[in-house]
Amino acid sequence: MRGLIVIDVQNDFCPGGALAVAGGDEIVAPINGMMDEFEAVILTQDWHPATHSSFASQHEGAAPFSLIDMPYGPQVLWPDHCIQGSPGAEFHKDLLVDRADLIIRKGFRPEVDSYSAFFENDHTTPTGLEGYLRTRGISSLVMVGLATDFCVNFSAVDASKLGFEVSVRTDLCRAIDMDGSLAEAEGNMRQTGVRLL
Ligand code: VGL
Ligand code: ZN
Repeated sequence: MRGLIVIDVQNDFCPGGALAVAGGDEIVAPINGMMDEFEAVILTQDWHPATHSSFASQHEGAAPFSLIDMPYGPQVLWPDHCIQGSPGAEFHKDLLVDRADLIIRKGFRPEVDSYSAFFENDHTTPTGLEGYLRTRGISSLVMVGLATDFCVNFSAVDASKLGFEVSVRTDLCRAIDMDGSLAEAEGNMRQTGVRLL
């Protein structure tokens, strides 16, 4: 069975949002249009407390998009985004949210970020998505959404390592692309056996 995983199609990642990804809104209509081809549709939602440790605002003198060392490894510091209950954390208004079987929220623990839909950035704390997919018998995944080089990349790589068959529709993703992060992400995904379409 095939599942469509729609990563973080939220207002803050669309033009006008706090961490806007260029063209982020262009992918909404085509994503809606493909939902009926899948046995399961799963949405992820970046969902941070206002004091989240990935926010530059929580680190004295730190600039957004700079890097710091966290106990679990290097972490990019972001502008405040996708704060729980805020308009920026809502899905894009045109996304067919009612069509989703499951909405999985991530990044809600203040001390650790979670790019991947499967594990937090410590690479060990699970979100529960693996169990959901396995118990439903879904072994093949197509991923779309925002942003290609962060949450889509980490989700696709983790899924592939867990043994799922994974394709990423790169035409239905958009990237932040800081310091060559898109090229690096594409290399990572290919190396882990993710098919880039
Ligand atoms: C994302 C940065 C911070 C993403 C989420 O959805 O790719 N990127 N939080
Ligand atoms: Zn985030």
